[in-house]
Amino acid sequence: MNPYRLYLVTDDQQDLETLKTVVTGAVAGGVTMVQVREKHGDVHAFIERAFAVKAILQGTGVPLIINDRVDVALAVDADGVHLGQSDMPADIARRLIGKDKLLGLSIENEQQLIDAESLPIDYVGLSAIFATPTKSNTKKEWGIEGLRNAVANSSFPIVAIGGINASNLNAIIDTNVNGVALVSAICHAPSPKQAVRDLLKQMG
Ligand code: TZP
Ligand code: MG
Repeated sequence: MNPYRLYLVTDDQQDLETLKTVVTGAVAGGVTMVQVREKHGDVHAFIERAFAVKAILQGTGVPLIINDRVDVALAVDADGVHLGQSDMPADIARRLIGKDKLLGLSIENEQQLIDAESLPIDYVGLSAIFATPTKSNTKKEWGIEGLRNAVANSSFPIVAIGGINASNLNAIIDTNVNGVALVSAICHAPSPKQAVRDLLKQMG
């Protein structure tokens, strides 16, 4: 099974109960990986939310990934961590988490994609494919052709993120990308479970 196929990234604006409802529905719908992303709370809340998601994922086979923070990933014994360019360097993170955990890295330009080839990572998050209200400080819009080139030129599995929804998913999938990561298309759907089912069906 390809764990990157349909990758839920949680919305840090949603409260704990909503977070749990969204993750429970998304997992029931068939999401293949879940990242807990926290941008405004303190580390105490981050750990609490990560444990809540971990409890939902227990026994499902869906990996739990922690955004940005290696310490939080270690604290909750997550399945992996996803780093940005200004987070802990990937080689140091790898040393701390060990060889068996998943390590993802956000890539925001072509040079970073080249530099990543020598890093001990498992996958690349190509950020951002399209501009999105969910993240205001994105540096580049790769677009469909940028994504297609990155997929062709990287030796790592690539996960596309940023502004992806049912209306542009066909073009995304057509690039042969390994997976898509979504916040609002799942977290803000009337039924996260149905949204995931529909997206998976669309992906064929
Ligand atoms: N990194 C790049 S874009 C983004 C992140 C976390 C947010 C994606 O959110 P949405 O709602 O799926 O556009
Ligand atoms: Mg980050």
